[in-house]
Amino acid sequence: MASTSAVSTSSFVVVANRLPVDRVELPDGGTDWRTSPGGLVTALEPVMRRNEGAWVGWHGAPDEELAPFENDGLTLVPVPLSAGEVSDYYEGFSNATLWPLYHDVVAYPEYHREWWDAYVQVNQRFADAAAKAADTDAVVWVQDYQLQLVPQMLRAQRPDLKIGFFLHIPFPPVELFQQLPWRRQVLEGLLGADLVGFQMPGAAQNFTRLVRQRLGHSTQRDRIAHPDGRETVARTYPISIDSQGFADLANDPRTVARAEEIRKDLGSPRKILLGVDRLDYTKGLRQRIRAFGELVRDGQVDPDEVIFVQVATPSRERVDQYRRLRDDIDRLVGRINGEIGRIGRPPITYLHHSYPREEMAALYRAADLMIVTPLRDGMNLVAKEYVACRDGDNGALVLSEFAGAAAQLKQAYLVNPHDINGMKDAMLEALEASPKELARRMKALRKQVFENNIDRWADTFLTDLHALR
Ligand code: ADQ
Repeated sequence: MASTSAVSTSSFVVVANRLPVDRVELPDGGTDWRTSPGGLVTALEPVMRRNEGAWVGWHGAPDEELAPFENDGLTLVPVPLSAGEVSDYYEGFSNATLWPLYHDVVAYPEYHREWWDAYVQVNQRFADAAAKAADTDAVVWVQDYQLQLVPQMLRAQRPDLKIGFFLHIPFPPVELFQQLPWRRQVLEGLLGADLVGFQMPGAAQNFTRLVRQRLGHSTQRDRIAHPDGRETVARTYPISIDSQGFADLANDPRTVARAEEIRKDLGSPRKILLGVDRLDYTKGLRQRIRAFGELVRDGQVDPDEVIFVQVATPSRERVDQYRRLRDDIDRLVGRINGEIGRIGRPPITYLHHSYPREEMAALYRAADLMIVTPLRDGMNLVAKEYVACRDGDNGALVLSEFAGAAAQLKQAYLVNPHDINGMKDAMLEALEASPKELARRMKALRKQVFENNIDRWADTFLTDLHALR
């Protein structure tokens, strides 16, 4: 049950664009909050409970101001956004400027001064809310690309705080970042943190190089020296999942039964290929669907034996590029199924839905081959979730070299998603691999995913942050 209370200050504060809760309607017409499932909240919940932590974020509805409240023992501090701010700060600057720019410009980033103004204004509001929620000498952990100015804005008000920042998406190479008309402000914003965390070593290096070149700060390996004697450290913390949680879910008898049912519903094919993504142009859906379509069309894969299930969660549907992508994928799947499908047996089953974790785990269990082919991805948790959900040493992962996860999941079938023929070869190789070969690869993947879980990620970051200064 949620209850409103006057908030006291906390010694540990998380700041993220969204609060980790969704509003649900009750049968009596009232509403309540339900914790949204997700790795970040799973990882941070124990730390929050130990420290009576607070989470600062938007609650998801525009033009509504809410007082801080408690939910499930966590203190939540809602930050209001107007409808105009959702459009300019969130859909605009965050998702139509920064998102494509930081993902290698795979879509064209738009630069609008009014979007930037909204980004500054909203970041200031988040910083003010965090400053109010944090105890003296508290630790504040700011998350992701929507809030890159918060560290500096927070430090200006509260120099006593220990401030960490983690970027969940890639940090672009110098040549691309230079496009941003507000590049200096973003770098300075991040430098308000004591520790800036990235998914990949290359991202941390891009950042330190930019700080040296553009701001003239001296740097030594992962340390950046400020003119006032302060220091910021830029390091790599590859994020992970609650591996055991996913394994337990996948091994639950209900999930096992559901996975069998899914196989049956799909006509008990010899092999099931699976793709699971937010419907996003960075995820390489077009390339992957084309590759599979060609394999079937050219007779290299028999659609009576092998079928492909693509689950795509609706995402950012008010942003133009995403609307267009949705139409493109609908058309592409329709064309392939129309050309080579038989009655009741489409080669591609396309589901444009979000599913509960139980259903995701059943899908992962049912799939013989997981296809993860982003053109660029900070990490990609789907790849790790799949590995965690395999109970035996079977199944195979086809993974893009351009996902952060590729640096850790080296025994996957690694592919360049721009190379359609290369992807087709990898899919065929994985489809035809011997059980021994699959087991060799899967054993190594599972070891990686279970040794490096989300708790370890959060602990390492927070231990490093505490040790600084
Ligand atoms: P995302 O771009 O959202 O995350 P990803 O890491 O794959 O990408 O996480 C997606 C999550 O959504 C997974 O937990 C997955 O299970 C879930 N999901 C996908 N489709 C779903 C569906 N149809 N129904 C229900 N759940 C679904 C960003 C970065 C990534 C980085 C993460 C974490 O872009 O690179 O790995 O943050 O830092």
